[in-house]
Amino acid sequence: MNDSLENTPVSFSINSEDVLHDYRIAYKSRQASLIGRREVMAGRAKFGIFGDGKEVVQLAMAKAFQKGDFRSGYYRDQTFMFAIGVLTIQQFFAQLFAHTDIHEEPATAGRAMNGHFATRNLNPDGSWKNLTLQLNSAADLSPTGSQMPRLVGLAYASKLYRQCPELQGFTQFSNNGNEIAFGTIGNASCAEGLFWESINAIGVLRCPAIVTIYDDGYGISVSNEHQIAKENISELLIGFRRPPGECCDGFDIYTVKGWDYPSLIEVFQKAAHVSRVEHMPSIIHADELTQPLGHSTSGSHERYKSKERLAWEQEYDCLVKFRHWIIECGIATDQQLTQIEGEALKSVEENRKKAWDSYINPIYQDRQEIMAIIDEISPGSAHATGLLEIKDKLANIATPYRRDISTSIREVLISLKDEAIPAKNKLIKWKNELDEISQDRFSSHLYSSESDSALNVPLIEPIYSENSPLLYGFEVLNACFDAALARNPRLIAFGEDVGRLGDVNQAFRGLQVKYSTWRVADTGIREATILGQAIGMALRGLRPIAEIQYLDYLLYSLQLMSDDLATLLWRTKGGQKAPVIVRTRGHRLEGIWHSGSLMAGIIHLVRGMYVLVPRNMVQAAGLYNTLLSAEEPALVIEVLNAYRNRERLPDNIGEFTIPLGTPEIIRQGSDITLVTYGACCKIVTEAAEVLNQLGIESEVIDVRTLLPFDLNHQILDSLKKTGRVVFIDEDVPGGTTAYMLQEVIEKQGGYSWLDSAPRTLPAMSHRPAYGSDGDYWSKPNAEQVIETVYNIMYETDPTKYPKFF
Ligand SMILES: Cc1ncc(C[n+]2csc(CCOP(=O)(O)OP(=O)(O)O)c2C)c(N)n1
Ligand SMILES: [Mg+2]
Repeated sequence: MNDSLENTPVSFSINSEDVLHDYRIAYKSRQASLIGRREVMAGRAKFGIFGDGKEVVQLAMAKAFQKGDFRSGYYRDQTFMFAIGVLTIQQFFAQLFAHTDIHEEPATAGRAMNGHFATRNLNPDGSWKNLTLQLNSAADLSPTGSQMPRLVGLAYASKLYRQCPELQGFTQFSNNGNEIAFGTIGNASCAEGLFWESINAIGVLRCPAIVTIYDDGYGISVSNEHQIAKENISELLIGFRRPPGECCDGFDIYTVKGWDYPSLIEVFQKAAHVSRVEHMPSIIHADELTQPLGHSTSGSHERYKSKERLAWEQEYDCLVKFRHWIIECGIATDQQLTQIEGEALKSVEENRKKAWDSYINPIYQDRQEIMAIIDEISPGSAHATGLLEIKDKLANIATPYRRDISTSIREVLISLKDEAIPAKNKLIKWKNELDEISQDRFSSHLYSSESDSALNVPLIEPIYSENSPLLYGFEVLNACFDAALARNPRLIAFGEDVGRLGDVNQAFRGLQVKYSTWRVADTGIREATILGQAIGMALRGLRPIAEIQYLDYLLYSLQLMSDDLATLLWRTKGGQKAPVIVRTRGHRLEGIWHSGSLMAGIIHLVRGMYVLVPRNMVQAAGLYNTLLSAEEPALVIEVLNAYRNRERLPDNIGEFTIPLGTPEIIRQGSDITLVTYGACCKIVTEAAEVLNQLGIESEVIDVRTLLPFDLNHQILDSLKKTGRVVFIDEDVPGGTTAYMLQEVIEKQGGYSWLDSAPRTLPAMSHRPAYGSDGDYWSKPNAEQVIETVYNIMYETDPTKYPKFF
């Protein structure tokens, strides 16, 4: 379509050797797809999605990609990963087979499905590698379009590293902001809102991103007719285009045939030059792409593509076209290419075999060991026949999984429950070891257990002196953020109204002027990309505090918090981290969308993040200080109506910490334990005072952090004393109160200390109604707390506590 940059001085030459090298990579990649599909069909892998038909565009992108750059792409990018040399064919197959060894499958250690690429950006101890010395890829996700929001931050980080003087020294993360963020996305995924929000944000931030759209005309079976208005994504994007020859706002937009090798190289070189030098973004629409194998191994595209389309796809297959072009240009003959193809196929097959052997041999070996133990046990058992049946069944599985071994062990141990055969202990030991290794294989790294863990931050008590002033809550936070910005140049705060106004509640008041518009910044109303921006920046070594203006609007970013941020460390088995702090405020303002408390939805969706619910701003400051001393992602929910309460400012506002997972007893009592958090602390404490006058001593506990929850079982200690417990919050029935109940009664073993049935006191099932009366009848209030507690006491001693009504 355009070429606004015809005069850009781009010099890039390729020789015949380079071309043949590229052809070899592309051909190998195609064979990897074909063989990968065959492996799935043969039952050796569970699912396959491949990059066939999109090889040539990726060769061109790889040529523009340099050290320090980042890719944020999707499952079609295998050729690119091969071409930049961060993925081997053997590793590609190791992922297909779900190999759990990080050395064999370094992207996800078998945790994500195939086609989910990632580089290892952290050292084994969780510390950062020098990202400027390597080619980087953010860890892929399956939800289509979710790779886009973090692209905003990956690109924006370059801008910050170049423009912000305090960041110049961080050469481990950036070389003067020269890095480009390369995004890839399918045509159909451009129908997602995340795509448009991200493009707009990149345009507004004017940062070096190159977004490549692979247009194969389809999203599974649904053609562009149903995906894209006018069926043409680059035409639709025209409003984002920067006028030719001008260096003002917008994107350079290129449309190029996805099979046209020389044109693709030229376009990527131009786009990369502009991005690196001018920090301006581009969109490359690579059309006329195909899917030789159809969408994935789940079905065949013959079901939904016409004969004509299928014939066209054969003719326009980018590899076929590339081959013709090589011959036409006289770079190689048909015979020479046939030879390259033969060698390439052989090499792919060899690497597939290596990957398979390395995956399956340890499993075969484990099976042998278990069978030998069963043989040892059988002669002394009355169940020998049954045991041999279990053994034979295991032996006859052609390609066993470890779960087959685990099942067999358990079957044997159940059969032997009444027998004391010495060799049985070997099997029990084996089972225990397998359980432990499986924990590491599949469940490690949900949170960090390294020195960057937020759980390792030592307690520093707040210090108060005679001179400690009494301030409004927002002023306390303001002092905390001021100290944090001064202490850590990598700390960047942003969100709606955060910059100029200093946030709607003023916690950043005056800090933009003090620390610059780079460090304290406004954003558009775009919660998903505020979060994505934070993830991308954090992936590049920055420490974002991303603000979502109200808790009720967190839902727009919750999908990415759940899919990307919370899973990142786990899904790369410690290969990548994004220490984002999401800051929001909620509870008890007015109406449905300013006083919601969607806590259970949140805590259940973001395991892998910490969720903190400070009841006041000193508490919030202590928790922020803790988070900023570590490098893990967290969500902090401040109490909306506490900004105007007065609190004493600790003298060490920038240093004191509150360890995560440590509840605080905010009122001592011996009759009943009331467990709550956030805004409810105030209501429950008020209720406790009234209960005191009724002769009931309540112990009120603020859990302070929902994830992690009471790591040292302080609530259990209280329950041991009182024998009675009520869990109170503003969430729906069965929501976070049920979560807290499970934590204390089931996990902490609280059930055996109960003298009365445990109770939950949540809000109503509906959202909070407007007005003071709406609030009173929607959420728990002091009277309800009083009555709930009193009724529990009535049940224990009706004479001492006669009914109110
Ligand atoms: C949010 C989301 N919705 C649906 C899917 C299921 N899905 C996987 S791939 C795909 C089609 C994507 O098409 P396109 O973006 O054109 O990429 P292509 O596969 O054609 O390269 C769909 C609908 C998904 N992964 N994520
Ligand atoms: Mg498509």
